[in-house]
Amino acid sequence: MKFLFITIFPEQIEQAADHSILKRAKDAGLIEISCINPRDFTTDKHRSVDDTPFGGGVGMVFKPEPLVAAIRQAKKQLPDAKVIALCPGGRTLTQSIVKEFADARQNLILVCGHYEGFDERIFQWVDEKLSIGDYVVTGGELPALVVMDAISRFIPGVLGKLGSAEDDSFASGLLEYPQYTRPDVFEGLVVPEVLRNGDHAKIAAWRLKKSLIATYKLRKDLLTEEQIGLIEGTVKKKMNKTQRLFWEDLRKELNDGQK
Ligand code: 4GO
Repeated sequence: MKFLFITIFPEQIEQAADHSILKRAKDAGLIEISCINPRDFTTDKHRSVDDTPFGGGVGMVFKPEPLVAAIRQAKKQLPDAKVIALCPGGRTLTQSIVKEFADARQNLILVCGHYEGFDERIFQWVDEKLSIGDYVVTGGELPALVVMDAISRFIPGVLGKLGSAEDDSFASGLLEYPQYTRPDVFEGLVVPEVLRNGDHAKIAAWRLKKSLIATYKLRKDLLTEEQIGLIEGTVKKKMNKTQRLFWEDLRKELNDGQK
């Protein structure tokens, strides 16, 4: 998959992608990263890419000419790519959007802004605005890198033997369960017995229970009505003894935690 960044700080992109898993993915040819600098499309002697806002106000605005020239150049290089601008006002990135881009092998042109934002007319050359969350950062580079990193994890071979993005926490739609490694006891803190006795069905049930409790406590919005009903004990469903015990046990643990 190809990621083309439109940025006045190409070194920031190159450096960030020069470590660990992204570096290996790049070296293996699984992802290709390139940059186009809008400053190279300026015509004045100061090579300026920003200007004061019409109507007044603090800060500067990204000028349309060099940015649109850079997008045009990018589209020549990657005609099938989708042009994404990183903005706090965009659609919030989720794991399902990430997976859609990855499954579609969608090449991306990632437009990184600076200053107080873009001249609005730039969006005529943009397919979609994306946001990585409800906060503002100084430039679009870090958000664009987050988008690339999250997508890359879904490209077969990128995570290698280390694991699969398909079975990490958000794939289930729930928050992650607690993980432990050696030693069994660290500073008096003991690894739960169930994880050490090798009963895989029991371990799976324990992890699901922990994920459901964490999600219920912190991100109830991620749960279905039915899951909430089962957790709260208000939904009555036909179930076998094992299932009944699972939900009873979960409720007990949840109530103990609130004492
Ligand atoms: C994107 C860009 C936050 C996001 C940004 C975000 N801040 N939440 N800042 O994805 C134009 C000036 C936008 C700096 C940029």
